[in-house]
Amino acid sequence: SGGGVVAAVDLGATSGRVMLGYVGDGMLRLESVARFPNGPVVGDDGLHWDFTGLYRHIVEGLREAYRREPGLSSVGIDSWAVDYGLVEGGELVGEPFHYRDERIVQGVERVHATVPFDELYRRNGLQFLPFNTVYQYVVERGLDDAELALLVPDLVAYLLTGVRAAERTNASTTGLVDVRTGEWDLELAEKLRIPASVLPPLVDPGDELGELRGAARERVGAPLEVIAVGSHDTASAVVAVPMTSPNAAYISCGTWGLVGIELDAPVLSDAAREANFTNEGGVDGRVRFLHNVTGLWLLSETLRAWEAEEGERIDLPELLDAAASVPGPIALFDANDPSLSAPGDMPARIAELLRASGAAVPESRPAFARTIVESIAAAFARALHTAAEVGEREIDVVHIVGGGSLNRLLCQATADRAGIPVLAGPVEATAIGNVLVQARAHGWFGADASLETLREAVAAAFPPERYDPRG
Ligand code: LFR
Repeated sequence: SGGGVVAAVDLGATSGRVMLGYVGDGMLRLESVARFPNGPVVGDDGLHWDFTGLYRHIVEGLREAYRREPGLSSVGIDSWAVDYGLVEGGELVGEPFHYRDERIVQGVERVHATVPFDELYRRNGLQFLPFNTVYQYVVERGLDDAELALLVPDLVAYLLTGVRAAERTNASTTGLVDVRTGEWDLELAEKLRIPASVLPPLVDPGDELGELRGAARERVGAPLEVIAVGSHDTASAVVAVPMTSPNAAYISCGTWGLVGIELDAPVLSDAAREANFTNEGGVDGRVRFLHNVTGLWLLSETLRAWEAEEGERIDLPELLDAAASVPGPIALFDANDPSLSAPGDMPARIAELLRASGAAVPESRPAFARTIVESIAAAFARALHTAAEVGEREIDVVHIVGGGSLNRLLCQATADRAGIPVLAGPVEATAIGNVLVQARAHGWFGADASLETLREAVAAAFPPERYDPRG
């Protein structure tokens, strides 16, 4: 018991943030300290992230966090998965590639030529996503010369503290971790000629990493301690899903909609592989049995195209309000179609899919937005159905957390199409999960608090909003 304040660094595909988390005596509260945009940057050799810019924002954000709360106990870092930076001589070499870069196509071919997908699935339990780190590594020219390859949150932690570590939940998304042992699959790495020397020691959420040093320590003004959290954003989000029943499913909905359930052991059956369900590593050794559905990416890319056309910002809540009153029938497209994964003129690509299936292309923007939201909801409903079937679970309620929980149209459409109630919120699940794992490491929930205890705290502090299925 007790309590205190920690900082959470949470990097998403469209924005990053530094938050303060206040924990103690039945209290759980977040305060935003810094927010900054993120997105793909087109370079000479493909799509990258502006990691250097993100890192600068993180350090400035931590400086501000410490200024506001000199009693700050620690900081935890999470981000999207699979992407990495290479380190030589203690420094980042170049900017990390973006997982939507197209060089991965060759990586997939090369890996599957050596290790067929069936075998890969038996070893790592991961759904096929063409950007899984293992596919990126085999086409990475700099890998042989690198001292280290670090996933984004591990890279931030390394630059802040000098500590080399790979946090396990995120490492599980590389495709190089053995799904049964939770250790690096060095045999697989060798088959694929990925040098084992670039893979740092694995650590678990809650482990202490080290204190800020050098320039970061000077700029922030304190030797703040970095604690490993569920550094895969989805792992942190799942910690903060206020599930109270084993029959609850979740959708962590931001750029992606991660649709699934939490299990104690992986499901590696043919059915799971064929349904393309993943067994990602969760906090406390739990398994995140889920499927990646293309989420708000479809909407944000559409908005970006329309805004470029108009030369001004489009108000999303206003657009969604108008979309809600568009009369049916609503045309649907497959939200998971691979043609929608790269950045660029999204409305045209969606229109193309609709035309190809013989559906009419909605003419107004509200009607177009409605088609997008309903198509995402339909894909969510399908994935929930599959999770229940393949995971052998009855699912009677689904929690939607993350940015998508604010989208009322999406929440209601998901309830309607899945035929089960939706419990929406919290919107900042990822940052909350990050904060809670640090808080537990400090003993503020009692040393052995279970995830269930942490989730009770979430439910009490952020009561979810309920959407019942209609008709
Ligand atoms: C969500 C997420 C997903 C992962 C995708 C790419 O932010 O982390 O879990 O599959 O981004 O890294």
